[in-house]
Formats: sequence, C-alpha cells, structure tokens
Amino acid sequence: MNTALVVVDVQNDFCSGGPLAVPDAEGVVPVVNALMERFRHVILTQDWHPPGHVSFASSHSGRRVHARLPTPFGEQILWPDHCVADTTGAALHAGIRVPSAAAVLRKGVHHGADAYSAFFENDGLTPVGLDAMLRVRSVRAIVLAGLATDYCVLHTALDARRLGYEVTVIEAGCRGIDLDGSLAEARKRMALAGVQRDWPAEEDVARRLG
Ligand code: VGL
Ligand code: ZN
Repeated sequence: MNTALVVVDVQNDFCSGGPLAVPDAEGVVPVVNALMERFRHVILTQDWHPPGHVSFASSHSGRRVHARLPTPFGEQILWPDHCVADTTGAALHAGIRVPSAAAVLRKGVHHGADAYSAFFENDGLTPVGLDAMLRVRSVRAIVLAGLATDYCVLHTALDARRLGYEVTVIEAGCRGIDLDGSLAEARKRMALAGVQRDWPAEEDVARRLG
C-alpha cells in the first residue's frame, strides 16, 4: 500500500517570533526533515490566507483574538493575522529541506472560509485538494507531522479517517497550540477516530519507518 507523508503548516508565522507562535514549533523541523527522506510521496501544506481573512480577529471590529464567532458550520475561532499569502510569514520554515519531488498544497485561500484540514474547508464540504492528490498517487495511508497538533493536524487526521485512510500522527514531529485544553481534546478525538500515534525521534525515524 502506498503511504504519503503529509507535512502540515511548518510556516514562519507559527514559529517563534511569529504572530501565532506554537510552543517549540522549531522542534518539528529535524523530525520532519528526517521523515521526508523516507517517503516517496511527500505533500506539504501551507496555511495561505488573503488579507482581511475571515479567521483574523482584525477583520471583525470589536472582536478579540481567540473570540469564537458562530457560523453555520460551528464556531470560528478568531486568530491573529497570520500566513497572509506571499508574505515571509507564510513561507515554510527555512530549515525545512523540501524534496524536489514534494507537492505543496495551500489551504484557507478563500476570503470567507477557513480550512484547518487539507481535505475540506471548515464547512466540511468544500474540497481543498488533498484527497485528489492522494488518489492520483494511489495512496491509502498517510503519516502526519507538523503544526498545530490540535487544529490543522487534528482536522486533517479526522477527515482522512472519515474518507477511509489509515492515519498515523508522528507525535515527535508535531506541536500544539493548546487553547483551553484543546490538545488533550484533540488526542482524545483522534484516538476515538482510529488515528494511530507514533513517537520516533529524529534518529529513530529511519529505523522505525524505513
Ligand atoms: C492553524 C490556526 C489558524 C494551524 C492555522 O495550522 O493549525 N491554526 N490557522
Ligand atoms: Zn490559518
């Protein structure tokens, strides 16, 4: 069975000094680099928002960061401005050694829709493109690493399970935001959905996943 590595949102704005810095985000870089050498199919995602995106608190007057905005599809958490298309903040972390054969998929590109998952926008319906990219490669299992465990990794993992993929999350290659207990909640939801967890450190990646 073909397996793909999906590297989620290892971008400057989620790393230290960024507006939406995930604690110890840089810790994923060596693990992700080691993982990428082991997979024939590598897809990297980028959070890629237009200026004034609906997910930015600054787009809603009087709303603060981390406020929850009701939408027809559930709550939209409001974030600091981040990963604006074509900015340095949206670029992949400079330490990521992107293989020449890797594919890049951008998500959250529509002004009025957020997309945590690389499969569907947050309406749960509008495709982002990962399913099609996996299908053309005859991939039925994915391995996930990146940022953030409790948002974009979580929702990509849950959608993958919903579509019937086998899913493994590499804990050593992920870091979470942990907003109001969201990290523990994410681990619970992934376990219930049948997402596997694995913890190889950088030096163990080759041995464990090779
Ligand atoms: C993410 C919050 C907002 C993520 C993206 O990559 O997990 N989180 N946009
Ligand atoms: Zn975002």
